[in-house]
Formats: sequence, structure tokens, C-alpha cells
Amino acid sequence: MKKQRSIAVVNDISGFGRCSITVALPILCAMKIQCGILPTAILSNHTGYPDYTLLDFTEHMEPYLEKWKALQFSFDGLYTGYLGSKDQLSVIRHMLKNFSFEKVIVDPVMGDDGVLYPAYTQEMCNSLKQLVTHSTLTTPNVTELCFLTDTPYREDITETEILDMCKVLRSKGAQKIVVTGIVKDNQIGNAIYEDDNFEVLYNKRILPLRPGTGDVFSAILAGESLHNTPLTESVKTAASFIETCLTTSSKMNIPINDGVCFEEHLDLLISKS
Ligand code: PXL
Repeated sequence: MKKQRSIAVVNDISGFGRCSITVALPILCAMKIQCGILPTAILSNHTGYPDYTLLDFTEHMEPYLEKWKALQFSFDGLYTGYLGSKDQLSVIRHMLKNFSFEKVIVDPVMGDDGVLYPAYTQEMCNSLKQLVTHSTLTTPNVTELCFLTDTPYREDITETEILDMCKVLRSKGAQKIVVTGIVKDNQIGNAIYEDDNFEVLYNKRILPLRPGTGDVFSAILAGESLHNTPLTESVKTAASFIETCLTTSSKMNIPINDGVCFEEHLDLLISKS
């Protein structure tokens, strides 16, 4: 039997609201990947709700990793998401030095619709700019791509401008890039930049938008990356899974802030892997 793949997931634990680790873990497990988790912060719920508590986990991360190292745990991949502080960059750098990851997937979680998430600072964006240079695959949305390249955000950013920003990230070291959430008419597109090729794949845009869909997307891409699936196929799988989840979430009257009820459709990912 072929060897099981494994991944270290560095992301926050939001106790309620279907994002970050509560999304990544079930999705990656459905894709038959063994997960280790390193929390960046522990929140009562994601920051899109009117209120939340946030425990920054930074000071516990180094000792936690020292144990992982001493116990000789190893992983095929590293997948990072929401950071709890700017200082977590050095922790992740340490990880890159001490473990040998074949794949490094960086979801540069920062914001949406041209604004940073609450609790995110400019310094944290600077840390993410650094982190992205180490990625074999990164998955910014259009807002995050603008922050990463110091480009003013506009709703009507063109595909050519997106390609130019991808080239900037590539020149700084990021290998493959998938840009999510490109809106055109009634469609939503994902741009794929790989080996100097650029294409945008569009799907039907399903409203309302819901939090956590970026996390579902990057978790599927991280899993597919570990399975060495071609990137175009991975993007199609993730986009179609999200479309299905958005449709079901509306049918089931899920409150918007509660995200997408991906649990209803995990079987699609299990049968594919
Ligand atoms: O889905 C991105 C995300 C991750 N983690 C936390 C968040 C958000 C978006 O709001 O608040 C804590």
C-alpha cells in the first residue's frame, strides 16, 4: 500500500463559525491525509461575529515545536493560515529550517473586500509578505494579493493587473499562485499562475458570500498538492465543492456568519481521494 501523506497545519482554532482548523482538519482527513496541528490563536468564534475572545498562542509555539522535533515527528507538507501575531513569522521560519517539507502551502489570510480582518495589523501583513516567499503554493484572494504587493485595492481589478501582481510574488520566491474571488458579471473566478502560464477559471457566483470559503478552498488545494494532483484539476475540485456547499447552506437556511455546511458534502472529497 502507498505511504500515507502527512501535513502540519498552522492556523487558529475558532471555537465556532466554521473556519481555519475546524475546516482544515475534517477536509484534510477526508482526503486521507494525517494532520498535526499547531494553533496560532484560540478564539471563541471567528472575528466576523459582533464579538469574540482571542488568546494569542505565540509564546507556546516554540516549546511545542521543540517537543515535535525531539520526538522526531515529520510531515510531507506545511500549511499555514491565520496568524495570531507578527512574531509567528520567526516561529514558522524555525519550522522551515528544522523540518524538511516537500510542499509549503501558505494561505496568506489577511482580509476581504479591500479591508483587513479585525485583529490584523500592518505588521502581520509584513510577516505574511515574508512567509509567502517560502511557499510552493499560495492562495491569496484579490484583497490579499493587493496587500502582498502594495497595490491599492479596487473592485474592478483586471486579469492583466492580477497577472502582474502574480509576477511580483513569483519574483520574490513564491512558486505556484492561485488567486481566489475574481468577480466578473455573475461569475467568480480563480486565477492559476504556474510555470509562467496564467489562466482564470470561472464558476457561477452563488450569493450570499459566506465566511470560511477561502479556508475550504485552501485546505482542498493543500490536500491535492500533497497528492500531486495537477493544479487546474485541484482548483476545479475546490471551486465545485464550494459551489455545492454554498447552495446547500442557503437551502438549509444556515446563518451567513456560520459559514458553509461543508460537513454535508465531505463524502465528495472522501470518494475522490
Ligand atoms: O476565514 C478566515 C479567518 C480565519 N480565522 C479567523 C477569522 C477569519 C475571518 O474572519 O476571523 C479567526
